[in-house]
Amino acid sequence: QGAPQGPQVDVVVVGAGFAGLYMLHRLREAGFSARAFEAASDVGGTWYWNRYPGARCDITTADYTFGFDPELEREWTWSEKYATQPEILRYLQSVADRYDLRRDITFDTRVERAEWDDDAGLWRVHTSTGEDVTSRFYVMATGCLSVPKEPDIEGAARFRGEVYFTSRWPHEGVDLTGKRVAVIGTGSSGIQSIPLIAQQAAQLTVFQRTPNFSIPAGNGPVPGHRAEALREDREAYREAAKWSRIGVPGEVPEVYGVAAPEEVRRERFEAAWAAGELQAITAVFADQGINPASNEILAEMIREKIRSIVTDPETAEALCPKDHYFGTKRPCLDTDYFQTFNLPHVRLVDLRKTPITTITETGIEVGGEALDFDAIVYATGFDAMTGALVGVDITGRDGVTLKEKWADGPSTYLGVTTVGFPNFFALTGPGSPSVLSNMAVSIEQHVDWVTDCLVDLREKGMTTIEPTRLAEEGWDQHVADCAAITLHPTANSWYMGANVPGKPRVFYPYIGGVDRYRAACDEVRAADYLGFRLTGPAGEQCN
Ligand code: NA7
Repeated sequence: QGAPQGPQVDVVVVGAGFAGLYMLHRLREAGFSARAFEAASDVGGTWYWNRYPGARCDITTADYTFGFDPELEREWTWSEKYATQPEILRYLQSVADRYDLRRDITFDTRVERAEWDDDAGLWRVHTSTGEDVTSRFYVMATGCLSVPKEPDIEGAARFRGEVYFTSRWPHEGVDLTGKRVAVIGTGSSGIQSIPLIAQQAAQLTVFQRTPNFSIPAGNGPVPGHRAEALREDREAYREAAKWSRIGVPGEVPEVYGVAAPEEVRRERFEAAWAAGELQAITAVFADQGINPASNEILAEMIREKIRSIVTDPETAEALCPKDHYFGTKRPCLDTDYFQTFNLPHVRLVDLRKTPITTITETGIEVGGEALDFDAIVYATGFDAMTGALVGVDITGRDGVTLKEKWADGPSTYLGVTTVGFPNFFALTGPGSPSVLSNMAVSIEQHVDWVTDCLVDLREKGMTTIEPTRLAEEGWDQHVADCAAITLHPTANSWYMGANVPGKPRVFYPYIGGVDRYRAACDEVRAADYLGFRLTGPAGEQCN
C-alpha cells in the first residue's frame, strides 16, 4: 500500500456551526469532496455550547438566518424577534438534515494539527481520534467567540461548590432553585442570564468589573416592518442586507450628534431605544463612533434610562458605564436586566471599588468580606477572533505556525487568507467584518467567496493560492487605518484583545463596513485575484 499521491479530499472544514454547515453545502454543490470535523457531538457551534438561561441572538431573526435558499426561508418560520438558543440550534439541525450534511461531518473530533506539505501541495490534518486526512484546501470555520477565556481569578480552582461557564453550559441537570449564586461578568452572556438566574436563585450576587451599555430587546413577534419587507420582496431585502454597514438593512444616519438640536437628538434616541435593535442604537448619530462629544450625548441618554429604572441610586450609578465610549464594547440587548437589581435578593458588587481578593473553598472574598455561595457562574467571555485559529497547531509553508506568525497580532489579506499558508481560509477571520456585523450575512459572503475562488482555480488549472506579502501589508494597514479614526482603540475590549492577558493589543475585526468589505472582495476576484499568487499544472500567476 503506497502513500496516496493526491489529497484524500478536496477540502477539510473545521467546525459545523453556521459557517461550517454552509461551507460544506456550497462545496458539495460545486462538486468538491469535503470532510468536516466538529469537536461537539452535534452541529450548531456557538448555539451548541452556549445554553445558559436566556441565551439568544442579538440580531433580529429576520436577519440572523441563512438567505441563500428561498425554499429554506419559506419552510422555516422564526417564532420571535430574537430567537432563543434552543430555537437557533433546532434551525441549524434542520439545515443539516435538509441538505444531508451530517454524512460528511465527523463529530466528537477535534482537529489538533494541520501542516502544509509544500512538495505534495496539500494539507495534512491530524485529529484527536488519531484519524489523519490529507486535503488540497483547509478551511477553519471555528467561530469568533468559541474559545472561553480561562478564569484568571486568584483561587478559582479552590471553590468546592458548583461551577458553570455560560459558554459551556451543561445540556441538562442545572437547577439553581433556592441556591446562593454568584455571577461573574456583565457582558452579553451575563446580562442575558442574570434576570433568569435571579428568578431561580435564593440570593444572586453579580460581580461587575465594567458596567455595560444595554438596551431593552423588546422581544416579541418578528417586527412588522421587517416581516413585511421580506414578504414583499425577499430578494431585495437580502440584497439590501448585503450592501449595508452591518449586514442588517436600515437607515444610514445623517444626523450629527453634536450639531443636532436637542429635540432631534432625543427623538432619534427614543426611537432607537424603543426599536430594541443594535442596528438602530449604533446609528443614532452619524458621528457617534468617531466623535467623543457626540458619543457622550448618546451615552448620557442611556445612563439616564438606567437611573430611571434602578431604584437604589448607588446601584444605579455603579451600573452606569463611564469608562468606555458607547459601542467600543459590544452593546448588549436585555430583557429586564436593570430591573433585576431592584429585587431584594439581588446584589451588585462593584469590583472597581471592591476587587475580588480571592475565591475560596466556599465562596468569594471581596473588600474584606467573605461571601458564601452554592454556585459560581462565569460569564467571563472568550479569547475572541484568533483564539480558535491559533488554538490548532497550524503550520505553513516555511514551518512557521500561525501562532508564531501572529504573535504580535493577526495579519491577513482580506481577513480570510494569510501569507505562508497556501490554500488556507479562515472564515470570518480577523481583518474581516465578522463580529461587527450580522454573522449570518458575513458567513455567507465568506463561504461564497471561498467557493467561487476554488471553482475559479479549478477552471484555470491552478491548485494553490496564497496572498502576496505586499497585498497582506496593504490590507493590514487598511484595517488598522479604519479602526484608528474610530473611538475603538481607546477601550479595553475584546475587539482590542484587551480581555486576555498578554494578547496583542490591536483592533481585530474590520470596521470599514460589510458593504465596502464585500466590494473589496468582489473587486479582487474581478481583477483575477489581485494580490494573490496562484500556481498549478497550468503554470503560475501573480497579479
Ligand atoms: P464579554 O462581552 O467578553 O463579557 C465578559 C464579562 O466578564 C465582562 O463584563 C468582563 O469584564 C468580565 N470579566 C472577564 N474577566 C473577569 C475577571 N477576571 N473578573 C471580573 N470580571 C471579568 O463576553 P460575553 O460572553 O458576555 O459576550 C461575548 C459576545 O457574545 C458578545 O459581545 C456578543 O457578541 C455575543 P471587563 O469588561 O473585561 O472588565
